[in-house]
Formats: sequence, C-alpha cells, structure tokens
Amino acid sequence: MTLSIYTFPDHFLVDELLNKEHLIIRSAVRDWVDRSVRPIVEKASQQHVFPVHLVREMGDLGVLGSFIPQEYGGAGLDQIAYGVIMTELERGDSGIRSAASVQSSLVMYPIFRFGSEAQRRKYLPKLATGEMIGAFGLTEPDHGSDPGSMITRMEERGDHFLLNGAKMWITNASICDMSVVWAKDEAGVIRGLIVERGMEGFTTPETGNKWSLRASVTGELVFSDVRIPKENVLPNINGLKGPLMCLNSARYGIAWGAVGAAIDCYDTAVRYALERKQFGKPIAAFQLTQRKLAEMLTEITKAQLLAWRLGVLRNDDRATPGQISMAKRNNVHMALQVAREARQILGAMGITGDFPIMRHMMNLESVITYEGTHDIHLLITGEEITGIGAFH
Ligand code: TGC
Ligand code: FAD
Repeated sequence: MTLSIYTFPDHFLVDELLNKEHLIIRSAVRDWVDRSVRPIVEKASQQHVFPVHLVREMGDLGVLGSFIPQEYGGAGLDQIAYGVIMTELERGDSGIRSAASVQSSLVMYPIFRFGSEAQRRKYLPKLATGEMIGAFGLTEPDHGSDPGSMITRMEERGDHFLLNGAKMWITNASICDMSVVWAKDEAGVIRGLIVERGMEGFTTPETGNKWSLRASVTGELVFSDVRIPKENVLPNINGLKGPLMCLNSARYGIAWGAVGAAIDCYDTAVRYALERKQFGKPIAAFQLTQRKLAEMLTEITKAQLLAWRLGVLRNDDRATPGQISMAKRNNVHMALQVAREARQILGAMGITGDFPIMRHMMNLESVITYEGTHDIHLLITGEEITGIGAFH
C-alpha cells in the first residue's frame, strides 16, 4: 500500500466550510506529517522514544501556539486553523499532537492569557520556535479527576515562594525546559507558577513501561523546597478556573485531533478491504465489511462537523465547557471505536506494526483518559443540562 492514494474522507464536503488559509495550512502540515512523522513514528513508538527533534520542526512550521499573536512569536491564526493542525498531527500520532497541544494550549496559552508582559516576552517566542519545551503540571499522584484537592503548596518567603509537592503523568516532564505548575498558596488559592529546569530541588523523573503514547514522554515534576522568584508567578489568575481555561483550549484541540487518528485508521481499512481477497473477492464486497466502513465514515463525518461547529463558536468566544466536553468525549470515543473496527477489517495484519491501527488504538486509550476522562466529560455535560454538579 502506498501513501500516494491517501484522500482525506470528506463525505459531507466539510472542506467547503474552511477558508483558503485553513486549506493551505492543512496542506503544509499534512505534507510535513507524511514526510517527517509517518516514516519514523512506528519505530519510535515500538522503541518507546519521543522523536524530540520534531518539536523544532513543528516550530519552523508555525504550529506551536498557532493562535498566539505574531508579536509574541505565534502565528496569529484562528481556532479552526488550530483544529485542522491538530487533526493532521494526530493522523501522524497522538503523541506528536500531544506535544503540540501541551506547548500551545497548556503552556503558551496561560503565559499569554495570565502572564505578565515580561513573562510573555521571555518565554513565548522560544516556545513558539520549539527552542524551549514546556510542560503543564496539574495532576498529582492522589488528585487526577479532582485537581481542586491538590496538595502541592507554595509558601511566601520574602522575595520568593517555596514550592513543595509533586505532579504526576506529565507530558514532556523529563525533557521540559520549563513548566507551568499549579499550586495552592497559604490561603488555599490555586496559583500558576513558572518553574524552570535547573532550579534547585526541581526534578523530573520519567515514567516508563507505558503501552500507550509510547512516542511521547511522560513523567513527574517533583518540587522539594524549590525557590520560585515572585516574578515567576502568573499575576493575572487565581483559582481552579485558571488551569480549566487552559484545558478548554487543549480539549478543543483533541476534539479535532482524534478525528485525524480515526481517519488514518479508516483510510487504512478502506484500502486494505479493497485489496484483500477472501472467498474469491475483495473483503470490501462483503456486506458486513461495508457496514463497518459505512458506520466508520458516518461517525467520522459527525465528529468533523461537531469539531468544526465548536471552532466557529470558539472563534466567537461562545463555546461553553459543556460543549467542549461533549466534543472531546464524543470524538475520542468515536476514534477508539473506529480503530477497533479497522483493526478487525485487517484481521491478523491489524495487530502488526506494519499498519498504524494498533498504535492509534493504544494511544487513544490515553487520550480518552487525559484532559478529563470519558466519564468526567459526561458529568460536565450533565451539569450543564441539569444545573446540578454530580462530582462531589
Ligand atoms: P468547579 O467548582 O466546578 O469549578 C471551579 C472553578 O472553575 C470554574 N470552571 C471553569 N472555568 C473555565 N473553564 C472550565 N471548563 C471550567 N469548569 C469549571 C468554575 O466556574 C469555578 O469558578 P469559580 O470562579 O467559581 O471558582 O470545580 P470542581 O472542583 O467541582 O471540579 C470540576 C471538574 C471535575 C470539571 C474539573 O476539575 C475537571 O475537569 N476534572 C478533570 C481534570 C482534568 O481534565 N485534568 C487534566 C490534566 S492536564 C492533562 O491531562 C494534559 S494531557 C496533555 C497531552 O499530552 O495532550
Ligand atoms: P482518577 O481521577 O483516579 O479516575 C479513575 C477513574 O475514576 C476514572 O474512570 C474516572 O472517570 C473515575 N472517576 C473519578 N471521579 C469520578 C466521579 N466523580 N464520578 C464518576 N467517576 C469518577 N496531567 C497533567 O496535569 N499534565 C499532563 O501533561 C498530563 N499528561 C498526561 C499524559 C498521559 C499519557 C496520561 C495517561 C495522563 C496525563 N495527565 C496529565 C493526567 C490526566 O489528566 C489524568 O490521568 C486524568 O485527569 C485522570 O486522572 P487519574 O488518572 O488520576 O484518574
């Protein structure tokens, strides 16, 4: 099978909802993924290695902080452009999209939105080029879905804060140059801090032994009496809504990204079904195969439209957390289902690394958990419907 016959499934002509700029950006990112990601990512995943050189290449491509204004090194693009970029990256691998999500939505966004002018000027241009790699520390060993109960603490000591605690399951932890970390002050208020590699007492052990997102680095951020200068505190945000606003952006990107993983599985399955013969004819001729393909394309199309509409609402600053949760939850679940069906169409071949399906499927097991689990997103939607929170 060759890459050259790849055609983006666009059954409902969703492309007509994109403008010329979106299509040009998508084409550039698609070419880069075909050239730089797809040829190496299967091996990287098998070897449990993040191809870190791709971060600089993504910087050169302009996809890191695509929505950050140009004066800070971003590309100044809209939300739909961010979405199409995420779809293309995740068509390559969820781990590559993860790196871009974290850098853009979870590190650059809070610095731009909540940071001082000095923080913006110091960090954003280097994060945009990939010269600096960022991480985002919210989850703790004992506080995942319930980040409001975090125990990482900052205590005021004259001209600095002392930071103590630990964050776990952090993308890019062991390779980050800096991280945006969320901690409670003495009054119990959640604050955002910028912690730089090299600060005494700051360590970043890597988490190995993963069966998912193997081409991505995951680790811990450990703080033992780390002195954080006061100018490293994000001045313009207090409370859990700070990290949750970052998550709105990242979850939105995942809603688009998951479509990319699904499309790669679908595309692989269609081509395989047309080529593979059993009982004297292509397996694509059997009604049960056609049903699988038709249902896959139906769900991909619904997910494309959901992501696009959410992008329009975000461009108008009208998207609600419940809408973002619905799209993230639906689209990731959809992608996982598509991956499972595609795997079946490939039979035994589907379990090999000769095809991308198992890698996507295993990756998506993380994607359905991080940025809020499948069930947490259901409850966020439930709260928006009923006005009653069901978390506590
Ligand atoms: P709750 O009392 O509901 O809210 C606290 C404050 O936050 C406000 N708020 C939001 N603001 C902006 N956007 C949202 N989506 C918001 N949701 C809530 C809320 O209005 C309130 O504001 P205020 O002013 O009244 O204080 O908070 P809760 O403690 O009940 O928890 C709510 C819950 C469960 C929705 C939330 O904590 C949650 O989403 N949990 C899931 C945790 C999660 O998603 N963690 C992700 C970690 S980062 C990650 O996974 C990165 S993976 C990266 C990669 O590799 O791609
Ligand atoms: P728990 O919160 O312990 O949940 C376990 C189960 O209980 C889930 O099924 C959950 O849905 C369910 N549950 C919990 N509460 C409720 C409830 N009230 N009602 C019903 N069911 C409930 N975090 C970061 O901060 N930064 C990162 O960069 C980052 N990267 C990650 C990368 C990877 C590869 C992974 C796997 C995780 C990453 N995370 C990161 C952490 C991720 O956000 C958390 O794993 C996620 O929020 C869930 O937390 P938990 O794993 O502690 O599960």
